[in-house]
Amino acid sequence: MLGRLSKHLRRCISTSPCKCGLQDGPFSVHPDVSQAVAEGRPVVALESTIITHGMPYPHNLSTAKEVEAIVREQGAIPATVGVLEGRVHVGLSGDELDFLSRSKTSLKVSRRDLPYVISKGLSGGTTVSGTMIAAHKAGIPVFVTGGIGGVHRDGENTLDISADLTELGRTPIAVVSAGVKSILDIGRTLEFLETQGVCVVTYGHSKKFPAFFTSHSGYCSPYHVSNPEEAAELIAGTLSLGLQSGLLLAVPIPQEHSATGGEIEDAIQRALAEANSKDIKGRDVTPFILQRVNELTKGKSLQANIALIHNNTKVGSQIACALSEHKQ
Ligand code: PSU
Ligand code: MN
Repeated sequence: MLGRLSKHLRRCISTSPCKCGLQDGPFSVHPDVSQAVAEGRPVVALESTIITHGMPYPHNLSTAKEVEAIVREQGAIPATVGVLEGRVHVGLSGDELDFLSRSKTSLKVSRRDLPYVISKGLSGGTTVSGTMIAAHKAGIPVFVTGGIGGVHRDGENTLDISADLTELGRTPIAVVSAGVKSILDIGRTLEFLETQGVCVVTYGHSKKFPAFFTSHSGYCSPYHVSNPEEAAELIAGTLSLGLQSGLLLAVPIPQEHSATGGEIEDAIQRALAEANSKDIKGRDVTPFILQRVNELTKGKSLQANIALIHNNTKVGSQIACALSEHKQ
């Protein structure tokens, strides 16, 4: 124990103060990211559970790289967040992305997992909640993902409610996602977000709240914004209020990719029934269902997933750029 502790302390001391960007205890911010933040240039945070648990290899790696390339094309700096040997990295190198995408032992790291993973020097992909914590520490206000966690179906009995929702209630970050998957109870998810004080806004010309694979869940957001500038003003307003709560910007999947929605819905129903009969619980539920839905749709859900992440990334990067202009 002492040996491990002193090794850990040595590592912290030797990397702080930083030569290569901001270092803050267990956090390590890539110099490109810390420099851009310091200069007020646009940065987009990205999660890594999607790499470690959300998609199979090699699609996870290619998607992670494509997403970073889209952020750059739009004029922003990507900051993929992940945990490597007990340090929370904000901004990963190509080798580090490669490691996480191949690793079979990486954990799914949400807020509650961080203390253990850090103390044991483990590695993992950060969920939306884990990523929000690190991005906020690094001073990044915009974070793009595919879909966030939510209240699971039957959540009123199991209390299986994603830590993403409480994180949105306590961390002032704008999360750009394609809404909430219909594997979840979308109505209760929106109710819970309201209770948490999270401003939920659809990005587009209507308030229709998207359901990841489809552009309309049957529920509406209380508000909508139509362009990056309007979204940036909303984020700036949230930050100026000093609220500790975040924002959820829900971007509908582009029409041309949502065509398989009906087929995916059937697969979701089957995967949910299987998860139930196999007694899959807790943090394993979401990865199990994502994998089964992909198998049952013969890869179509994965293709839709990748397309919507590309789209979210483009939109989120444009918002980050508009926010950076707004602040200048
Ligand atoms: N939804 C997806 N793909 C994902 C996730 C959710 O379509 O990869 C991941 C995200 O990292 C999210 C996490 O934060 O799952 C939520 O897990 P849980 O439901 O166990 O809180
Ligand atoms: Mn859960």
